[in-house]
Amino acid sequence: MLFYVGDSEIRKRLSEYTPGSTQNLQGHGYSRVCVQLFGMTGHGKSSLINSCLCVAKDVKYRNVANSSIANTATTMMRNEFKLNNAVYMTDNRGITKLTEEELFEISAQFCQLRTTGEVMWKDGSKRNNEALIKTPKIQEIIVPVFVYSAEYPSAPQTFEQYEAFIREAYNMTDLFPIIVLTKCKQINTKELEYKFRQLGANHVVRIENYTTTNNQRNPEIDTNILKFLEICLEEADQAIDLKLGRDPQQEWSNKVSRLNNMIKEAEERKQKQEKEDEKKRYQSTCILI
Ligand SMILES: Nc1nc2c(ncn2[C@@H]2O[C@H](COP(=O)(O)OP(=O)(O)O)[C@@H](O)[C@H]2O)c(=O)[nH]1
Ligand SMILES: [Mg+2]
Repeated sequence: MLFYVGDSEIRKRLSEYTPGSTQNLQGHGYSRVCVQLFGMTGHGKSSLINSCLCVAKDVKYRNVANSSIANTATTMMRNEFKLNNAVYMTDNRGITKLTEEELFEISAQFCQLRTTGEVMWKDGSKRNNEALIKTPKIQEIIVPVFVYSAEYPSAPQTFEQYEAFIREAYNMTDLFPIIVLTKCKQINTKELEYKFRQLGANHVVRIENYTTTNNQRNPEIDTNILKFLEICLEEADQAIDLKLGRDPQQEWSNKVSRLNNMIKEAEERKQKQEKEDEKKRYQSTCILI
């Protein structure tokens, strides 16, 4: 097979990993790590999952995560893919404009308030709230990952939107998202890397994904992917270390309260806006008369 000696060592560590094992943490109660991928549609989330699956298991590339299958405007399946008995990756619906609803949905997923399956984005906040699961998966550690295509133009104003996402990820998971820059083969990404670090990211990695048309394994891509997975597990263990001594049930309740406040505030803002619009309409009618 095509790998360096270093690769086989990392691959072995990945297959033997259990939560906490990179720092020898025991008795913490966490039994599962979920690497959650977020990012805009078309930036390479599904391809990253396909790449991770074939490289971690050292098998031929397969399009397991359905890369390039178009998403509809409002829903998509949120699927889980198993890397080993304790580590899963989820391929979430692509972000579009980071609206309030999207940020709410992202937060709900970050704190294990969603089951896998269909994800609705354009629901009213009330329905979103009702759909939250009642039993938290408090034994699970979430590692947030933001997938970003280096080919995408990064205008300052659009780029600033990602700050909200990064901040929310940190609030909900205790981790800054790992940034994965895809489609970067011939692109100098220094400036992009700098911008993401400015927003708080500790890890910005470049990965040229395997794709349906470029699926021949090569050592450089394999090594980059294995290093990325190793960072994910180190981050997971850092979160476990941070959470030691905290009450997971209490943490979960705090997150739910936070989400409920987000919903309430959004609803209040919406009502205020509606009143202002109504007032403006009334005033313009008076002027016409
Ligand atoms: N050249 C190149 N193409 C990529 C890369 N990652 C994804 N693609 C292509 O970009 C398109 C969208 O990828 P996909 O994984 O479906 O994006 P998703 O919507 O974020 O899941 C597909 O045609 C992929 O083959 C990459 O790193 N390099
Ligand atoms: Mg996809």
